[in-house]
Amino acid sequence: MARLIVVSNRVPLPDEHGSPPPGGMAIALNAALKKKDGLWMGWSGEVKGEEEPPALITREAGGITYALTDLAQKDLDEYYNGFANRVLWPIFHCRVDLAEYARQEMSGYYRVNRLFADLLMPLLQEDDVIWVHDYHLIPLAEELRRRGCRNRIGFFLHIPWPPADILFTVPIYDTLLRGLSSYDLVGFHTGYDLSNFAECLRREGCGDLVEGGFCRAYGRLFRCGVFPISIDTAEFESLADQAARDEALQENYRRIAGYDVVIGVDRLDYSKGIDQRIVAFRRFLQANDHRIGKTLLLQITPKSRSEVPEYLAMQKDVAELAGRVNGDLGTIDWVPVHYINQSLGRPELAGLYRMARVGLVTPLRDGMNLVAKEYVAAQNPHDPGVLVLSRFAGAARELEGAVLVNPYDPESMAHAIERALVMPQDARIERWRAMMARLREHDVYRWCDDFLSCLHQAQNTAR
Ligand code: GDG
Repeated sequence: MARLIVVSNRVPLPDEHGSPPPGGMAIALNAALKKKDGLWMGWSGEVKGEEEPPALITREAGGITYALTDLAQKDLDEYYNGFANRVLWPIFHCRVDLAEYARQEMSGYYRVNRLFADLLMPLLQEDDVIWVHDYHLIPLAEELRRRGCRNRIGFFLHIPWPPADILFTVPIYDTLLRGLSSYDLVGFHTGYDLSNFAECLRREGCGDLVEGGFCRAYGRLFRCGVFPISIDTAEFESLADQAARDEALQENYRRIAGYDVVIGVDRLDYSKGIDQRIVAFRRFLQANDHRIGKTLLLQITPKSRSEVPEYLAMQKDVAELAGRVNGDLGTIDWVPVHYINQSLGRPELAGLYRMARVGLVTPLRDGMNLVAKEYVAAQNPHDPGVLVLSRFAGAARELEGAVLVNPYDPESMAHAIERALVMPQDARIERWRAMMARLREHDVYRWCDDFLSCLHQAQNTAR
C-alpha cells in the first residue's frame, strides 16, 4: 500500500490521547493518514538557535508519524512572517497595497522550502504519495524533483488564486508559476481560481489548460482541478444539537438569548472584512430604529499573526471601531457589538451558531470560508437562521441558499441583515435544506478522497 505523506507549514498535533485536534481538515487528513500508514511533516512551531543544525524530530501518535522541524528566527521572519504572510497572502487576496516585497525574504522562503525538501527526502519510500498544502510551500515539488524525487506529488491551495494582473505584481511570479508545474496535481477551491491560474499561464505565454483536467505548462503536462474544501458536516450538526441541550452552555448564553443575534466568526485578518462588517451593522441599526435595543452583533475574532505589523494595527482598529459603535449607539442595558478577541471551544461555537438568527460571513476575499459552512450545519432544521455571505468567498459558489452581498457596500449589507431577520420560516427552511444537502454530500472526507483519488491517477510528464 502506498503511504500518504502530508506536508504543511504547521502540523496540527494530536492531544495526549492521540485524538486529532479539532477542525475538519485536520480530522479528515488524520483519517486518511491513519488508513495509509501516513506521515505528516512540517514546522514544529518552535524556534531554534541559528547555529543549531536543522533536524527532524519524529514521533508516533494514533497510527501516524509526525516529523517536525524547528526553524531559526531568521527563517521564520523571512519565510513565514515575511514572504508568505507579507507578500503571498495579501497579493493572493488582491491586497496589492499591503504587500511588502523584500528580496531577502523571498530568498528565506526558498531557503526554507529547500530545507523541507532536504529533510523530507531521506524519509521517502518509492511509492509514497505526497500531498503539499498551501502557499507557504509552492516551490517544494520543484525542490524535491531536483533531489531526484519521482513520487506522485499533489498541491492544494487553501487561499484564492488571484487574477493575472494581480499575480504579476509579485516580482518573482514566474518562478512561482513554474514551481507549480513540477506537481502531478494542482488543486484549487473554485473554478474561478483555476481559470485565474490558467489565465496567468496564457498571459505569460507558457501554458494553458488542456482537455480532460490537464494543464500543459513549461514543457510539462500535469493535472489541475477544483476541490472545494468542506467541513465534517455530521460532527458540526451533532455539536450544535448537543450544545442546544447543554444546560451549562445555555446558561452562559442567557444574557444574549433574548436578543436577535447576528454572528461573525473570523481569525483577525484584513481579508475577512471585519471592520466593514461592523460599519455595515451600524448602518443597519441606524436604518432600522425598531432593531435598536433588540439586535446585537456577536463578533468572535481570535487574534492571529500578531508578529506581522498589519495584523497588530488591525487588532487596534477593530477594537476601537467596536468601541465607537457601542459608545455611539449603546445604552445602559444594551451593547450592540459584542466583540470577543479570543478563541472559543468548538462546542461553544456550534451552540452560538445555532442560537444566532443571522450568520454574517462577509470576507473581502476568501478561498472558501469554513465558517459559512459551519453556520449552516449548526442550524436547527425546523427554525434555521439565514446565512448572509460575501460573493467574494469561495463558499458563495456552492451555498446557493445564502443571501449574497457585496462586502464593500455597507448599504447593501445593512439591507441584507434586515432581509434575513424578516425572512419567513418556510423560505428559511427551503434555503437551508438546499445548502445542507450540498454539505451532507460534499463534506471534508469527500474533499480528501476526491483529491487523493485524482492524485493517484495523476502523473507529471514532459510534453
Ligand atoms: C484558510 C482560507 C479556507 C475561528 N474562530 C474560532 C474558531 N475558528 C475556526 C472556524 C473555522 C476556522 O477557524 C476558520 O476557517 P476559514 O475557512 O474561515 O478561514 P482561514 O483560517 O482563513 O482558512 C479559507 C481554509 O483555509 C480551508 O481551506 O476555507 O478560505 O483562508 O473552522 O470555526 N474555532 C474555534 N474557536 C474560535 O474562536 N474553536
